Amino acid sequence: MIRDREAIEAFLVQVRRLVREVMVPREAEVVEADAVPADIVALMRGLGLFGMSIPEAHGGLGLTMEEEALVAIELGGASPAFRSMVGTNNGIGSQGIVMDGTDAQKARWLPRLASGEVVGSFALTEPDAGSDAGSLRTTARRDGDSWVLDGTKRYITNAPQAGLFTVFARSDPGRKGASGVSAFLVEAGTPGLRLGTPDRKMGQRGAQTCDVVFDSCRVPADALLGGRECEGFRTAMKVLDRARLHISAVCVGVALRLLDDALRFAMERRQFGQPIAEFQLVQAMLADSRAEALAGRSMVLETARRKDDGADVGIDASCCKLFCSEMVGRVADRAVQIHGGAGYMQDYAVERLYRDVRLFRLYEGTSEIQRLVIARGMIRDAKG
Ligand code: COS
Repeated sequence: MIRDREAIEAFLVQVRRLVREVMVPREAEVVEADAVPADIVALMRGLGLFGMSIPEAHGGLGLTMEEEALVAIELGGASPAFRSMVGTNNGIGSQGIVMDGTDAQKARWLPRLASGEVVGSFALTEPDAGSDAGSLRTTARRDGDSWVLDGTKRYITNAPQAGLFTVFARSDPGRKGASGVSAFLVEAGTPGLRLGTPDRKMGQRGAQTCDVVFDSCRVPADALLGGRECEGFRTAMKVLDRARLHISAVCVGVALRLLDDALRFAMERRQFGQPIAEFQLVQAMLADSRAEALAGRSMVLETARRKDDGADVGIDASCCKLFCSEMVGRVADRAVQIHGGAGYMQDYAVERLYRDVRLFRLYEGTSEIQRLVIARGMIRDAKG
């Protein structure tokens, strides 16, 4: 239970120790196994990291958005696969239930998501519906006391581990676009739900994704999220607004890690008779990265605080996601550059992190979608 500044500071120290002493030394093992080791998952469960954003009444830590962002920055200090393991339970895999679930759905799922006993997953994207999420084709047909789901979801994070899927499907074929979409809570193991083989990705090994296929998958009527039809798209958008702030914080954390690695390397590596950190062109890369990471940190924490105060931060959450995901890409690029040839070798973490961070500009809304959300919101607000 986290109640005041002192308590959150103490919690951050615990997370930092887990990151530095346990996770970082075992990053290669995660890549090798394409999985987070079970003993580290247990340590994360022990700290309550699966339930940071879940209210205390449902067994979570009930952190504020600002507190959660501070933790996410710490977790960014290790390979992003570790954060991803707890990411869906704190974000897209649980927040639909937190925001719009019925009391019974909250009571049934949130305590188990908070403890990490169940991994939650968010099934929105499809082979032909990525950025245009409202055009999704998975259908949900009412049949007596059940719903029958048919369709394919793609690149679904943590699907291979998931015990629960929040699935977005078109329940009203008569309504076009986003307005005919409902959300359903579907348990893993439900007949008619099948998983594809894990995707082979550019980076972020250890954070698994795969297809989730629904073939006449029958779920009870009470699987409809919030018991309300055609509210699914709005739920997905609200969940993504929040998740984008969390991802922005992770980007800041990874940028700080990259900078740490680059600085240490630059101070040790000698060329032309002195450490390369003494050269002004290298210093410029370090300084630009430090300034950009600070800008990202400041905007994320400021936006998170305003969200905690009840402000509508949809536009600013997209500003954070846009800036921070692009920023960490630039920092990763400089970190490789500072390492020189060594930065291209798998012996150094920057080579792996360079590939890992590319995903941040793609998932939970591409940079292009963030720009669209920001500009559309500005125009909407100006019209009043
Ligand atoms: N919060 C609450 N409601 C929202 C919302 C938000 N942030 N954004 C949109 N909505 C609502 C709208 O108000 C609208 O409802 P009404 O019809 O009642 O007015 C409805 O949702 C549809 O909104 P809109 O018309 O803006 O939908 P579009 O089809 O134009 O799509 C984008 C909007 C492009 C922003 C959306 O499809 C999107 O975010 N795409 C990216 C998806 C994504 O991030 N995928 C990553 C997968 S998860 S890892």
